[in-house]
Amino acid sequence: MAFSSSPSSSSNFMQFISPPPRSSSKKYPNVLKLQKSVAGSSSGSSFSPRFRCSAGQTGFFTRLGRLIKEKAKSDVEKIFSGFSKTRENLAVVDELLLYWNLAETDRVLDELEEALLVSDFGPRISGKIVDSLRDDILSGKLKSGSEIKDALKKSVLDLLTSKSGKTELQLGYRKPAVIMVVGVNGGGKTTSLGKLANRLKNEGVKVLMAAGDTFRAAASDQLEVWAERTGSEIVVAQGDKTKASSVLSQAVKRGKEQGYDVVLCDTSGRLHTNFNLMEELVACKKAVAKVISGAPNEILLVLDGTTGLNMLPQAREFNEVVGITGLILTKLDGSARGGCVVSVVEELSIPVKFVGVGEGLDDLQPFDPEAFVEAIFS
Ligand SMILES: Nc1nc2c(ncn2[C@@H]2O[C@H](COP(=O)(O)OP(=O)(O)OP(=O)(O)O)[C@@H](O)[C@H]2O)c(=O)[nH]1
Ligand SMILES: [Mg+2]
Repeated sequence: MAFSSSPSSSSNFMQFISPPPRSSSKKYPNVLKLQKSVAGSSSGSSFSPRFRCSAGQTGFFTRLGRLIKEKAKSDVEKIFSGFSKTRENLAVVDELLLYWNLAETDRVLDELEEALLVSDFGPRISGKIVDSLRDDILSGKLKSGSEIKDALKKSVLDLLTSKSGKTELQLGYRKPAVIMVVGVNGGGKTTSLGKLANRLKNEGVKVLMAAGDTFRAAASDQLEVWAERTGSEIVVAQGDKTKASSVLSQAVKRGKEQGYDVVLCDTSGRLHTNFNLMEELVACKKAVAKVISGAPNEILLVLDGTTGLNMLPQAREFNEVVGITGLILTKLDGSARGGCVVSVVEELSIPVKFVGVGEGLDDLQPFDPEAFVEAIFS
């Protein structure tokens, strides 16, 4: 159904909702009021001029991706605390290397491999790392515990950076950029989308959310809470029968017509083995591309970090069906499984773009491989 910006002809199965004032408990403000407020904000008066580009829009998204990444560098403290359990597990590496001597190389490397396995680096990668350390030790290239530690950090960093693409969001050149968030049930899609909206809003980006989880009645309520918390606008389905692809398509149309910078699309959780549900995701992707060719710019797969290496088959399947452009690894706070970040990147050659390290507004961190390596091996 074609979208009209006129309030009176607004789609009968779609609602365009402005978040209520923070002090208000009223859930839905009227649409007319929203139309006014959107028109006002698209004039640019209410957001930071930092990302306004006079010549094309290329600079806007490139700078946005870079800026968010730069912020991660200054956020080392958070990254550090997020990976505290992984760090505890890997602390044994320091003890091993402190007393390292050549005669004990085999024992030390065996224990080091075990520490990597416990942290979910996976058998193949743990073996690969340790084998290369052994070669360098035996050839005399590495002569001290600290050199071995540096080489260990470098090999993990190489695994994270050599094959996968850029960790910055790649948002293309046209507004609105569209980001779809997909994954199995309960992985943290909606929460991550909310946290991502917060990051973007902090940079002055005009965000529209699309409640594409049409399976659970409570799903759009949950996203509305995030819309309210982050001051984002949201498009939700009205009525039970609305297809997810319609919600996303209407939201992207709305985003295009009303000058939004980014449309964030939530989707229902689904098992990667369920053919019909995976096909629905393909329909969502096509519906978005029909409105803006080349969209969605990013399809981010949310993986629950506490599932460790079990996330690999999920990632493979989602990637095969819809083509994943980046990963969000959630629930790494307190989990001792930070090594699975390395396994997933190495295996799939898909970059991790964000990591979730808590349930709060600020607990989604842009993934910075160097900071990550420092955080787990410090
Ligand atoms: N500790 C922690 N909890 C998280 C993180 N991300 C999400 N959660 C929690 O995980 C639970 C599920 O999160 P949701 O965002 O609802 O997950 P979802 O993938 O949207 O779930 P469905 O829509 O049901 O498929 C919630 O209780 C979140 O608060 C994280 O990084 N750390
Ligand atoms: Mg959800």
